[in-house]
Formats: sequence, structure tokens, C-alpha cells
Amino acid sequence: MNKKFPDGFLWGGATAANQYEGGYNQGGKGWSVSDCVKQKFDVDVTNYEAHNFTTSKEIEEALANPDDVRNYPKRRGSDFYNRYKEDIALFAEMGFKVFRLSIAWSRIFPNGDDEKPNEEGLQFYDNVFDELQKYNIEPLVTMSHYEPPLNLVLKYDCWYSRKTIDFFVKYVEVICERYKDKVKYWLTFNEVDSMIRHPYTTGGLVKDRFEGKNFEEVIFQAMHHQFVASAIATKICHEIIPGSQVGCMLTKMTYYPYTCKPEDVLESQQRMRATYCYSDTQVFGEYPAYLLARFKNDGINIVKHPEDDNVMKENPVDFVSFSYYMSSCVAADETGLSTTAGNTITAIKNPYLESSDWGWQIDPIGLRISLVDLYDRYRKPLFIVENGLGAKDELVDGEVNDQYHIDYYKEHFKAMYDAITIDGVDLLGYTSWACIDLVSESTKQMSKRYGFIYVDANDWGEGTFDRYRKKSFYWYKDVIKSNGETIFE
Ligand code: BGP
Repeated sequence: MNKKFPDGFLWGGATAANQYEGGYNQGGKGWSVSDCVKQKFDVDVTNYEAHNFTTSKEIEEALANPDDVRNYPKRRGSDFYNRYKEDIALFAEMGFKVFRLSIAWSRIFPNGDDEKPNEEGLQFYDNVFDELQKYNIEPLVTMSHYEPPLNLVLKYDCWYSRKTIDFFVKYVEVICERYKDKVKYWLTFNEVDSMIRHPYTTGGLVKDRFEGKNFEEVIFQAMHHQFVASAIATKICHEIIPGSQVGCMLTKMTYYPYTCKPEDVLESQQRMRATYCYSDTQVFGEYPAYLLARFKNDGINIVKHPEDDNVMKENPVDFVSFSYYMSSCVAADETGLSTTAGNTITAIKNPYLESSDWGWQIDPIGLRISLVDLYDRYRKPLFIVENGLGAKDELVDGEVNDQYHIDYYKEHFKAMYDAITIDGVDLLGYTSWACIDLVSESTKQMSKRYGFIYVDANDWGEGTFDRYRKKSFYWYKDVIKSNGETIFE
């Protein structure tokens, strides 16, 4: 019997405006937090903390250098803003059923607190959605992917302030109303949990602005505001766009116990719960007891409004989306164990796994385990909205022989197939990260390449930005055309 994915499985690719769109000074766009993130060439790429920390001084320096795209790569991205037609044609050539992108909030409300939206920004996404429609590609839109308007940071401390809920709600009303006939699948906040690891890009929180305050409490307060905003956004979406599907988005960390010592097993359970607590909140519509216990034990006091609990309870998400790149180990006692980098974490190395050039441990079975765990926990449809391998590609005579990307995808697709057909997981679709080369979130490098499409630009933004089909481009095209059958050849 031929092995295929279920009919209607949504194959495609993912991107985000802050890393892909560029055009930071075009079409009336305002500054976003990501436009002020500098590439730290002298810092080791595995030192995620140094790469993901932004100070007030750094923001001042960024604003004093408004034309610098060399050191601020997210300003240029991969120039989707000016090349969207060409890129969408390439996605269509691969046979994409779905394309994940984010709307840059500061393109719609340049300062976040503007009275009226920026028509040119709205028109840009109209053009993009129309272009996708031409090829029957379904858009999957993230409302906020590391793109809060900078003005909200400087004026209100962004998500720490309750006011930001209102600004966000206004933005959501505008985009839902405008795109109601064009977009059915929505995600509210990309990796809502990531505020813990990079408070600036996710929450617009600059640590030095909170001197004298417990910064962990600041983060959880800001996250509470995002949970409430996400619930209201879900409600708005459902009201304005009947039949729309709204998902949460979680960084799916997967921690194995380093040994079968009960202490290590307990440690991994604790770490997994520290991952799940955010999706638990968005799926069940309330903070889980173990997170409330943590708040109590750590002396964290969240200021809530009386209506918050109801809003969250009444508007849970329709599906659960997540990113999955790697797995790691944990132990109760880490002494003497070697560590490696992961997606904005450092964790214990697993002796059974190989790592990418950036130290992320490659683990397709971990994807199957993740799918099963998430489905058993939530009983809601799942959507893998990020998965892929950052690698060093070489363009030779217009070609890129990226067999390593193919090998990575093939094993992960087999794991997905097993999760669907053996474990009974309801998986809506898959969007690879990223389907085209773009600026890395953690290191801001262009040379950490994930795409099926090569973009001719280096870490300094030098190059033609021309697009080239990699070997994996043709391979993925066959996978989609055969609905997964060719991965078993
Ligand atoms: C996810 C983010 C993405 C993305 C990806 C890969 O956590 O949602 O924005 O960039 O990680 O990470 P990196 O770009 O650091 O390789």
C-alpha cells in the first residue's frame, strides 16, 4: 500500500516579517523592536544570552544610526517587501498549500498608539494575500512575531503596560476586518513562552528600565497581558471571520532525563511542565495549578483585572501550533556533563544524537514524541509551524547541494507520518522554517540558512539578494506533489 499523508494535509513553509520582510523604511512603516537589534559579530553564536539581550543604550545607538542595514540585519531581512511576487511564485512552483507569514504591527500602526492605521501598510498585505490567492495558497498569519512597535517600548514599557492590550486589540480589529475574506488561519503570538528567554523581542521589555523591580515578575505580568490580549484576539477573529481558526504557538522544548535515575526523570518532568504551562494556559483558558504554585513560591504577584479570568476561559484557542527543532537532556546534578546550544537555551548533550553546526541536537523521534505528548494533553488539532535545520550552504555555479536539509526533513516527515498513522495524532499541516533563507532570530546571521530557496546575501547584507532553487527545493516539490509518498523511496 502506498504511504501518503491524509488528504488536505497543509504542506508549506514559514517566515516572519521581522526576519524576512525588510523594507524597514518603506511604505510608512514605523520602528519595531527588531529593527533595533544589532548583529554582534564578535560574540560566539552559541552564546544566546549575549545575542538576545538589548539595553536602552543599544536602542539609542540604533536610533542614532537609522540608515545602518549592515549592523541591523532585520531591517533588510531578505527583502520580501520588494520581492513578494517572485517569492510567492517560487512557493507556488513547489506546490505550497499554505504559507506562514507575520504582519508587521508597526507597518499597520507605525507607533502602536496611532489614531488611524497606515493605509499603505494595509495595502501591502492585501497585495500579498491576493498574490497567494492566485496560486491557491492558504495564508497562515501570525499577528505578532517579535514586532512590537518601538514607540510602545519607549512610551509605555510595551507589554508590561495594560494599555498595550488595547493597542493590540485595535490592531487585531483592523487586520481581521480588512482581511476577513482572505485569511482563515491565524496565530496570535509567536512562541508566547519565549518572553522568558528574550524579553525584549517578544515583550518589548528592556531590563534596565525596571531597576529595583523583580524582573521575573515583570516578565510574567507582561505575559499575562499577552494571554488576555490573545484571548480577546481569538474572540475578535471568531466574531469577524466566521469559520476562522486561531492557534496558540509554543516553542516545543523536549527534555529527556539524562539517566533513568528518578531524580533525573523528575527533573525532566519539571522542565517539560515549565514548557507546557504556557500552552496549558491558552488551551484550557486558565493558569495551571503548578504555575500558580510557582508564582506563590517565588513571590510573583500578577495584577489581574476582574474580567481577565473569564475572557481567558471563554476564548481558548482552536488548535495548537508549535516550533520543533531539537531535543536536549536534563539531570538533577549537571556536574561534569557536557552541554550544547539549542533554540535559545543551553542544555546537556545527548550522546545518542548528532548536532547541527550551531549545536542544536537533531532528533526526529523527538518530534513524534512531541506530537504524541501534545495531542494526548490537549486533544486539539496540531500544526507544526516551524521545523528545520540551520546550515552553511555554498552556492556553486548557481546551485546549492543541500543534501543535509533533505536528510533532516525526510526523517522528520517519517516521524510525522508515524504520529498520524500509528499514534492517531490529528495534524493539520506543516510549515518548514524557513522556506527561504532569512535573518536568524538568535544570532542575526544570514549565513544560518534554512531555506529551500537560497538568497544571495551575506551576514553584512552584501550580495544581489537574487533567489536560487536549492536541491531541497526540487525534493520538497516532489514530497508535496506525492502528498508525502516520495519520502519513503
Ligand atoms: C524560532 C523563532 C523563529 C526562528 C527560529 C529559528 O524560535 O520563532 O523566529 O528564527 O526559531 O531560530 P534561529 O533563527 O535563531 O536559528
